[in-house]
Amino acid sequence: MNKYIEEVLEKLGKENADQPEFLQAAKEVLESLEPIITKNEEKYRSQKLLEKLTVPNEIHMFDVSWLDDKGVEHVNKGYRVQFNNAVGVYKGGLRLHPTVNLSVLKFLGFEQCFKNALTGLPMGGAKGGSDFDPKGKSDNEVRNFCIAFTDKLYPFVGVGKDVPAGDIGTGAREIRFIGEEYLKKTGSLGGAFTGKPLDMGGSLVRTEATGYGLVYFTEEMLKKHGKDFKDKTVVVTGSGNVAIYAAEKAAQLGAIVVGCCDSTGWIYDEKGLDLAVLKDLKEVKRARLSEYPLAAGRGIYHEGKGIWNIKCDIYLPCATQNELDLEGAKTLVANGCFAVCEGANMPTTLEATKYLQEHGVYFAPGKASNAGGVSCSYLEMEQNAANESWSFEKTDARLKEIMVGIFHNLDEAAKDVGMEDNYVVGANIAGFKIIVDAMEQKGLL
Ligand code: NDP
Ligand code: 2IT
Repeated sequence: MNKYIEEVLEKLGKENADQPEFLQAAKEVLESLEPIITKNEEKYRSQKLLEKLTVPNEIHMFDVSWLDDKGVEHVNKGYRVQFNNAVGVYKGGLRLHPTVNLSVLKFLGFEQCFKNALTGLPMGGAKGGSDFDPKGKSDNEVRNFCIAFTDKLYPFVGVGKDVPAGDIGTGAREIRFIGEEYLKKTGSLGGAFTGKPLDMGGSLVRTEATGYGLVYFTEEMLKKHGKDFKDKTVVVTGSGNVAIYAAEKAAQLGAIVVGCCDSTGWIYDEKGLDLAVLKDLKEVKRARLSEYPLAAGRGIYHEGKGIWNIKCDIYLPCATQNELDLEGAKTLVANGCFAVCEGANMPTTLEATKYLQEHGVYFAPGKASNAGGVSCSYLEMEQNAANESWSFEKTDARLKEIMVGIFHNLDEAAKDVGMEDNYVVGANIAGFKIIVDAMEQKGLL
């Protein structure tokens, strides 16, 4: 291992000993930059480049106090981690989930810098959210939380500064509540948030964008290897926004999507998931996946984490970080899976990633393959700035073009350092170059 990288990782480890997710993300990125760091070690060392890349520019933390339907007060923690804005305005989602803490948001913000750079669009990286759990809360309670959260968040964000969007637990409903409060506080909304409902200036395709983008990226990667989605069996994990639209696009391309999950169990549906039923359950009724077999009249529900046991060609992990561990990866390989493309952020552990790559599985890292969401967010900002509303077809075509472009950028970057088909290395190096160029141009190095 390159000495400079080793020193920075060691220092990060000491300073962030209680932040395992952040350390994991930093280790993956820094280690894979070895070829390029070694080539320019002296310069980067004197610029303190890796130190600057791994410390967020600013972290905002605040308490969020809200009332439930019985009038009882609750207090949650709220955050916005503004990691790096050399490439463009801070951009990244808001996660509402009980597991949210500084480690999770720093890992997500760090990844977001590379992802956003990879899109080729002028966006820096940020992430925020709260340990508030929207699950099981009434609309009114979610609204109360979002208002209180926005009252603390609003001074830090806005057009030309920092543009938040959705993530786990934050969909169009939450962005509506947040956007309405932001408008009240500041007098204008415009493109201050993305993932807005259409009547508030949202973009067509934003709902579908991460899932569709994942499949466009995967399709391009498979094409390089002489393969496609037609008649392949696919499993998506999760059953939220990313999973549903990845399943939809894969099915449109001729795949049979035989499984999905939530945090309590998983579905196997040999004939292919009934997506109309799934959407109704998850998007309209906000129901649990266990209700799928009864609603669809087919499929089997299993409690627990066994989704990795489904034998299939392609896995698209779309739930959460570290859901796919080494044991799961071994099962996938033993069952003949040939591609794993991440829809979630860092869903595969470092050990599992290594195992998949060593066993010839085509592996696409989320920071590249799930960049469709943030790319479409940028298209939403463009439409807001120009006071336009593009058609579904136009927006979808732009999204596809961006995803195909991302694949080729990182494919080239991996080839350049003699590591063809290692898309982790390709993504990290391609993103790194763009961020470093921008930092140099802005006099930050
Ligand atoms: P949603 O909240 O819509 O859905 C999350 C899904 O993952 C739910 O089905 C949830 O199940 C499931 N899940 C959460 N934790 C676990 C767990 N420990 N084990 C199994 N399933 C779990 O979120 P999104 O679909 O928006 O986000 C999913 C992933 O994609 C995240 O990693 C996010 O960062 C990433 N992403 C999202 C983008 C977007 O535009 N939305 C863009 C790029 C990446 P349950 O209901 O039981 O909690
Ligand atoms: O992880 C992500 O890229 C997102 N949650 C979407 C971010 C965005 O700004 O659209």
